[in-house]
Amino acid sequence: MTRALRLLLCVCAVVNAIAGEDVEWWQNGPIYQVYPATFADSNGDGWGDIKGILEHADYFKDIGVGAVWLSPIFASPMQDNGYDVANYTDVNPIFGTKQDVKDLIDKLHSLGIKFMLDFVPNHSSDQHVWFKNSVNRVPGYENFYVWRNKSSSKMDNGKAIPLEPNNWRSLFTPSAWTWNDQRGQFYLHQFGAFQPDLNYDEPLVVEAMKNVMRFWLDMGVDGLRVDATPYLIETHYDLNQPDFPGCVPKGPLDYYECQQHLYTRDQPKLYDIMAEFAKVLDEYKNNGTRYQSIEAYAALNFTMMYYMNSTSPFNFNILSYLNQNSNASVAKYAVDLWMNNMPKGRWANWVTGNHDNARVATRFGEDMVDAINTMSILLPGTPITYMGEEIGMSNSLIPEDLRRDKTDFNRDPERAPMQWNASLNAGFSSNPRPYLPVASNYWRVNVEAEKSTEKSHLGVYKKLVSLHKDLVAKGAEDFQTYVITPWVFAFTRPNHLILINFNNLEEEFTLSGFKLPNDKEIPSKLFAKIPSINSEYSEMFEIDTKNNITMRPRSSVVLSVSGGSVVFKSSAILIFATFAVTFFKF
Ligand SMILES: [Ca+2]
Ligand SMILES: [Ca+2]
Repeated sequence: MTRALRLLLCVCAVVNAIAGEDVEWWQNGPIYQVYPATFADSNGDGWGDIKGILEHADYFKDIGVGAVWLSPIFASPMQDNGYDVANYTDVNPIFGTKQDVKDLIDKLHSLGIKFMLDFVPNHSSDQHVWFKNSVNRVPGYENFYVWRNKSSSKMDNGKAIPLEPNNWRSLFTPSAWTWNDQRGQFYLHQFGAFQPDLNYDEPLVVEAMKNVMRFWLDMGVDGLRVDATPYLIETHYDLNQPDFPGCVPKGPLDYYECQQHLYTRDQPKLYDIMAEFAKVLDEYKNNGTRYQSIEAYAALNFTMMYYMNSTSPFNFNILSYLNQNSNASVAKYAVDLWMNNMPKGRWANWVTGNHDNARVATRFGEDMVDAINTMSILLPGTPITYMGEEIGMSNSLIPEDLRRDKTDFNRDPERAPMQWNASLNAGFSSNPRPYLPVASNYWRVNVEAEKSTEKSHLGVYKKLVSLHKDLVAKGAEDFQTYVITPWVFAFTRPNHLILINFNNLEEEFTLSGFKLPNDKEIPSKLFAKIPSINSEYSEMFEIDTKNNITMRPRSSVVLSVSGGSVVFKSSAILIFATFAVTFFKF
């Protein structure tokens, strides 16, 4: 090796190392959400479990996952699928043991994958010993929950019925208050009556929850997904909340939607609590960065307030704004809304689905699976993948007698088992009655089938993740969004142009005169790098940008300025290396 070549390699290595250090694990992603009950059942009892997840650890590595996030696995009576926690530092035996969690963390870490747990701070189960102690006014627990006296009583058949302290409504029940005879007071629950809200005006609660965080962080957990944060704090218990004028509830869930939640959502103090949680994460930073993702379905100004060190709010814009009828303008609006309102220097993320929303193939149609994954993975920021979205799973039709979701929301269809192969229960469980029935398309939409096919959603996903990792250190450099036609949405990343056709018809358009960021001319040749499986373009197909371009309905394509040869990450490196070689006159 000549000294010149050695120097060139050395210069590039230094630059790459700096870029690598700048990218935190939670920026690199994807963060992959596992719904534990339906991912993999290791012991044949019909429920997915932690050992089952461990057995598939190599799958995460294979598809390029950066972090695995588990929905709740804690001790729970499972009235809200684990979002009713009866012991924050114990594991539900149906999922396994704390040792199983430790084994999973060790295995993932050995593969270079981070591990996140769900954290449910707003409410516990009414079966939690804290609540039982609070009902009994055990010293230290009197104020762990939000207790209020009755406002008055009404007589019913000669019996005095206590009336609620105010008119606040709950998401799961008509009133946010339930009477407890033993304590002789009402307790607050913004969700189910079995989910009493913890009282964050009580310093002992804040300290107890910080200790829950420390328990799991001590075990090696890298991050938390914090549940339902907008509901953390309530104020003005003496005031009623008004209804939106003219809002007429049609069903039991509409009662909540009709009320203006002036004192029960997005209260300023909750951001102080989140900052306290972030400080706990920072206690561990010398041993690797820890991180929290915030689940906040809130107005944009409230959502953006969650951005702080070690903390990002989930970006639900793709979920909230886009559907099968969306056009390019809506897509641009949804993307720009986040990017343009994010506080300076912060990092985006892109959620396309989760255990509370219909699957992408169901919301958009299966033809859009690759296009939506392309957006989530290649827009600047962290991709968030709900299990099965990488293979394009659809909602499962769940017969009424097999329902698991005990709330009025029917969220079972998107929680159906992961589809591993074409065998019984899609390879999820050997039990003839699994937790939920698999979707009927499992025989063709499954990991094994997609791995063995040249063109598959999984194949596209892996290529997208690989490109994401190549570009992640660039952040939002050279990023811009475009409406090419009313139906074709486009965005740019360094050396790449990404086209997505939202139309149910073929689109034809020209890129002639199209300006890249910084007013750069578009190159005369572009190469199809990652086409969706329904695209007419094969990989490395050369596109002449002077000619008209066509795109099949609901297809996407990632175009590169390079036909596959090595592209320097920055022309500055090349210039510096050339300069160095010249200057030192070897
Ligand atoms: Ca099991
Ligand atoms: Ca609360």
